[in-house]
Amino acid sequence: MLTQTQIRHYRQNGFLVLDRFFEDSQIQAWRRELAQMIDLAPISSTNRKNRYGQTVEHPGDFSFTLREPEGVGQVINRISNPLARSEMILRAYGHPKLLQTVASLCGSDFVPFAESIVIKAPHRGAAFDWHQDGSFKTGVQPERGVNFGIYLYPSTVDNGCLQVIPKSHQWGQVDLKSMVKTHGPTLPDLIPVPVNAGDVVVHNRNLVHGSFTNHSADLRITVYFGYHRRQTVTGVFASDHVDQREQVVALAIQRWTEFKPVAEDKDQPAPAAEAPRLASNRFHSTVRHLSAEEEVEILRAPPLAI
Ligand SMILES: O=C(O)CCC(=O)C(=O)O
Repeated sequence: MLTQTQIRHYRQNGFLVLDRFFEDSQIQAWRRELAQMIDLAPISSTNRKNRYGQTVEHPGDFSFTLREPEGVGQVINRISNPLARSEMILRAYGHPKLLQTVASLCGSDFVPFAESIVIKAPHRGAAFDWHQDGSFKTGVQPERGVNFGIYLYPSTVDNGCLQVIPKSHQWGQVDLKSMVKTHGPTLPDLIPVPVNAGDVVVHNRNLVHGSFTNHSADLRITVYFGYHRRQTVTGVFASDHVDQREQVVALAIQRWTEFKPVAEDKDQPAPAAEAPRLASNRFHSTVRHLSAEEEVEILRAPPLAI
């Protein structure tokens, strides 16, 4: 749950840093999972095989930077659909603290927008051009959506931390092309948002943001979970599609609640005693046992992209 002061800060500035949101043991588990996912990733955007010669399922989940330094090869910079790719991440998605925090910003009827993982490899991680998220299909709304960025490693100016223009979420749709033409790549009023491992940066999708290249020897990984208020997507997408995305939350809560750590998972919290308590426990009624095919369909429903 966020305090009124935190909510006010978020609304005024368009972003908020939540210090030490996840415990070290949880961050270690995320790191192990991501190390494995990256190790088993396809070699490049045009090769379905990984470095062990295995064919990778859904290779389109992996994006690579094409602006690689000469001779280095393509560098992985994003993994999409992480909830479909990892039981551990799906379970963490149902973390009560996370869901309660989302609900305190978006209301308890929030709907997941999309999930992805940004990876900035040492010395090569690519920049993200200045942008506002989404397509403004439904016009500019102050509460158009929220991104939660979970930091698995410290993020610094040197390793290409997130940079934002505070309060720019109040500017409507910004002509960033002309801003860059006028000011060059370092926009006026831009500030870096350096954070520690375990911190979460919450930002409004209308906020002007991006990041520079990773010039350092340090890896940066951020897991992004995005959410809308349900009313934002109602009437824009078919209600079946919105329902499908919403079911992801129910599925994650189920995984979180049912998880029984085994010996080697003892650093993962035992969650059963801490079942999620959202303002209106609406997700509880939607939890039922799904077939493997139904689960895949839900976990791979397209993002609610506006
Ligand atoms: O984490 C970053 O450096 C920026 C990522 C971003 O803005 C995005 O994925 O839209």
